[in-house]
Amino acid sequence: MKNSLDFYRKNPTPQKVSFLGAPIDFGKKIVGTASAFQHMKEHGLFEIFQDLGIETQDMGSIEVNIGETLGNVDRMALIGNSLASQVYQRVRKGEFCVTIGGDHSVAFGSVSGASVALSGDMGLVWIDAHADANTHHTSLTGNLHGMPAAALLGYGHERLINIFRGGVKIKPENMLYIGLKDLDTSEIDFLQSLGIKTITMFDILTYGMEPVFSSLQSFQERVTSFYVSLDIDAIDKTYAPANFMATHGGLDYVQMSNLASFMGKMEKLVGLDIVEFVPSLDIDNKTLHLLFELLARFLGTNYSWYERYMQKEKIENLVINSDGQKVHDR
Ligand SMILES: [Mn+2]
Repeated sequence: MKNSLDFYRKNPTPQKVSFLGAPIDFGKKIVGTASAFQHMKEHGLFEIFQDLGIETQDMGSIEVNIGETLGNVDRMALIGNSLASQVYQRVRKGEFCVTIGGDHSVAFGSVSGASVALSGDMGLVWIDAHADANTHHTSLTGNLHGMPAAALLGYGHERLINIFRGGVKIKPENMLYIGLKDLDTSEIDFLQSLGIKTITMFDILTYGMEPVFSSLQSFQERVTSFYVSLDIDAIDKTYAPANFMATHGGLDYVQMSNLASFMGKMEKLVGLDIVEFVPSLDIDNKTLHLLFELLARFLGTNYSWYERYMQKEKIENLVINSDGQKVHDR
């Protein structure tokens, strides 16, 4: 970067982006996040990204009504395998793959698929208020969506660790957490024992975004590629109310949107999850529009209020006349 102006250049990095729906929501007892991908499509997801010059592909949603007679862990393994193989194929072809959840148990499959496609030396940035680093031994609730990070690191139930391929998917030194604030003591012990890099909300309160950006820089130098798993509960309720765990005290709009832009300029980014969006809890489509904007930023471009405004002006052929008024150029 010559100076910070370069930060504002629009330059879609992945030319071809595949969107995959993963309406998994049996990880928790309450349902509601399964409709997220459909909801985003109905509100113009593909039109927006085509207009931004990105070649998009709708891969549809994976089948989740399978293995219903199985226990939760076995069923998760079954669905996780199927999601992983979809992501694996996209990433192998060099496509950028966006998986729309579903709850965070989506990551068992999506991250496994990407990691196997890239020979298991991939980095993972986990943006979340929670560490999701429980195992069936430490979990207080038994919720699978609180376990994917542990399993990807090689801890927990064998069936979950070995989704798609046997073995560790993410090495502890290749994991980076951003936005943690609601943690179980067992998770703190676990993360500390593995020496995993964490940037908590307390760090951000203390130092601002500097540790986030500098950690991402050194992270990028270390890993061969990396994947982002974004749980929208990392974002403050004011900006992303459509989430069962929405709280105040998360990342604010400026922090989250610039974090997405920053990562969207990192060439090693290969794929992304957006999870835990519950459309029925949204207020005036606030969360929906924020997610469109964040997606655009993660893809190296922009779809913020300013771009929409400029676009609208262009479409309506408005020009400023000599009196300084906006008129139609007809
Ligand atoms: Mn999560």
